Amino acid sequence: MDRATFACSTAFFRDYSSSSHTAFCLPTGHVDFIEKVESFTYSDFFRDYLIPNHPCIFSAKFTEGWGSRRNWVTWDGKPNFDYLLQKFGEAIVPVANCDVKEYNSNPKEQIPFKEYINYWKEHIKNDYRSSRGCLYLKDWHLSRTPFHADVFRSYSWSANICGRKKWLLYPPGQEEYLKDRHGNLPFDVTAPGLQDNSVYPRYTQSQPPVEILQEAGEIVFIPSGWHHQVYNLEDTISINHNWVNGCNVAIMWCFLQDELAAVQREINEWKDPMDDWHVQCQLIMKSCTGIDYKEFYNFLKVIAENRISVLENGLDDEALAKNTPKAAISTLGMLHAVFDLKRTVKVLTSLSANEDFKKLDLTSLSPPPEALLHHLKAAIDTALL
Ligand SMILES: O=C(O)CCC(=O)C(=O)O
Ligand SMILES: [Fe+2]
Repeated sequence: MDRATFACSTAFFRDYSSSSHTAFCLPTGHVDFIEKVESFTYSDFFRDYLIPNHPCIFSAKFTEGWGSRRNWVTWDGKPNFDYLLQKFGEAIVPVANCDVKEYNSNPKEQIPFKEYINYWKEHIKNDYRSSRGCLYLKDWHLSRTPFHADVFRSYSWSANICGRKKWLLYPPGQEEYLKDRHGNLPFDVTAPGLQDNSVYPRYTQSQPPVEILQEAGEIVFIPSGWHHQVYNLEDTISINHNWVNGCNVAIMWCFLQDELAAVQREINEWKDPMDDWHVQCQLIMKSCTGIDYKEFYNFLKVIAENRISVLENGLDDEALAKNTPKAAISTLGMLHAVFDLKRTVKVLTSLSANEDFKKLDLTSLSPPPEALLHHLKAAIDTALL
């Protein structure tokens, strides 16, 4: 990250409260297409997409040198089953059945990759039909991903190694218009049922989605909290990745507070009779969301300590060679580490002052929040000297 980007990002978060962050949406529904690799820097990405939380598409030139694009795909752009079998045949992979709906998702099973490849070949041979339904190998990750926003409201990128996808994207806040009378999001945002005013009373106020057609080799960037639904338009292999950094860690914290509030509403009537109601709320939150407040503290701690170690020790050759997270953050530059630390201080301060957090037994947290905060502030001050 360069100095100018650091300065404008710091100013952005100084001038706008994090709660108004979700209001930054696209005025026109247009999504930028980034064609050239040479003239586009990480600082450009940070300033124009991560900070304003806008989606974008990277051209296939960005993935040209990837081994997966060479080896996983045949000359005619189809999955190279022989290569994939030889490389990954014995791996156990999660497979979702897209023809069956279970709550707002699809049921998953674990099968050997070679079995999945056999299914896939059969499926193609039978004109994309199978008695086993439409199986989608996911999260190792012909078919569809139901309407959702990503885990913890993280960012994600998704690169098509081969094949094509259609994305329907809704900016943060739009999901409110897409909920039914009970506050539930639809499984399929294109289902005719959404037109039924008695079930989806606010649907008519929603904006049409931003639609993206993603071609082979292209990478789609999905910002924090953007709900989306995704279709594979042909046999597709994609690689995707979720991440949180200083730009969206406050969005994650807001999301966790909303999740806890939802749990608290749900079991509010037990508040008086139960001694450990707050602990139970955390437990339920963890089982629904995957994380509770104390784990979030540890999450912040790990990020912070990683950045501090980059600032304090610089980068040793060993870490660089091993391609560790420390190496990654160092590639992004010291100023990125400082930026992330400043945002972490902000969120950690809010977490430490949070009434629900303070009610928990925090004796197991090491170091205690005040000590960690102190350490972070000292590291930032030293780095900025
Ligand atoms: O490709 C898919 O089916 C889903 C990908 C997705 O939801 C994401 O990358 O955030
Ligand atoms: Fe997603």
